[in-house]
Amino acid sequence: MAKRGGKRITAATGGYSPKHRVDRPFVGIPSFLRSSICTDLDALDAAIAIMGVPFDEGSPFLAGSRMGPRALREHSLRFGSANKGFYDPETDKQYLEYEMANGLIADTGDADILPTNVEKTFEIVTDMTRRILDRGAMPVVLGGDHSITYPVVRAFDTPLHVVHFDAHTDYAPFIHDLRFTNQHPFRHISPMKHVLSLTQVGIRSLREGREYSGDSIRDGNRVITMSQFHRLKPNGIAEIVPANAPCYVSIDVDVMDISLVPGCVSAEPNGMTYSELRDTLKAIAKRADVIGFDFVEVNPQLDVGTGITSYLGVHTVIEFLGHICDQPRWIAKRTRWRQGKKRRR
Ligand SMILES: [Mn+2]
Repeated sequence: MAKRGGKRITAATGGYSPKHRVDRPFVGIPSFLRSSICTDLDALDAAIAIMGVPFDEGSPFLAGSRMGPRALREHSLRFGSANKGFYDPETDKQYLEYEMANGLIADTGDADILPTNVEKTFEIVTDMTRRILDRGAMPVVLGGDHSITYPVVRAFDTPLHVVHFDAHTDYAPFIHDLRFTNQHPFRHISPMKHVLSLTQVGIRSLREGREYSGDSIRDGNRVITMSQFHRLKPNGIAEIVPANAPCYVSIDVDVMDISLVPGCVSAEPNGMTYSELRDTLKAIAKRADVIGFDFVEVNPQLDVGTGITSYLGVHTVIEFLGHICDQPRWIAKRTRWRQGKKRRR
């Protein structure tokens, strides 16, 4: 302990101890929530793996969501300080505290991107996701545009339900050999053998043709428009997935209303409020066994100076993760994970 004039210097007496860092959001290496960085996936020992996919070559209009993972990480530094998670005055609860304090969350960095070589880049994304799953961790994927959901979902080899939040179905027909844009991922995902069901929520764009939602419905998927969403409400959406069933969730930031997301090129009017999305994600976390999720389409290049779209985006990710980890089934999972950790050593 440092002494000045024979007096102990502590944080309480106005001194400084590096043990109790202030860690303002502009200080430090921007890993997700200041979690430890683990880019060697063979050595990954965490229950939750954050993974960035800075890819936006699937964007048909304005590119820039490749900068999304970095911006989302930066804005994550605004939440609490290391090892604390976040506190919600609404529920009077601290979330993610156990996960942060016990090293259950690791930031595995970004998938490598091979510009113009989409298929090889997607192989890299699939391989990275698979390796995270092989290490027993739940992938939390930061995009990137929505094309990246296809190589992520195909990495799972166990059956799962997919719930997709978006203004758009992203179910474009494969014409002119276009297959890998951000308008195509769910046409790939729908027929995958391990995908038990696909539910698309918040669909309202007037820029997709009839064949998008029409083909999705024909293929047996549920397409839920905004008025249907208002009728079903969060619990009604969650109940579409069987209780305790494994579920992958894909969230396009444009499921929220255009007024909330200036940093999203595909923003649409008549979208969800934050609380509508949050309550639906929370209901899904309670109802189903969420085994992975992604958050896509934040374009920091278009965002306003305060970065509110990146902030709203990472707010959604952190709050959803908090509710996933607040479930009894997660607490059982993390106990198994800790027992496995002893064996892995
Ligand atoms: Mn969209």
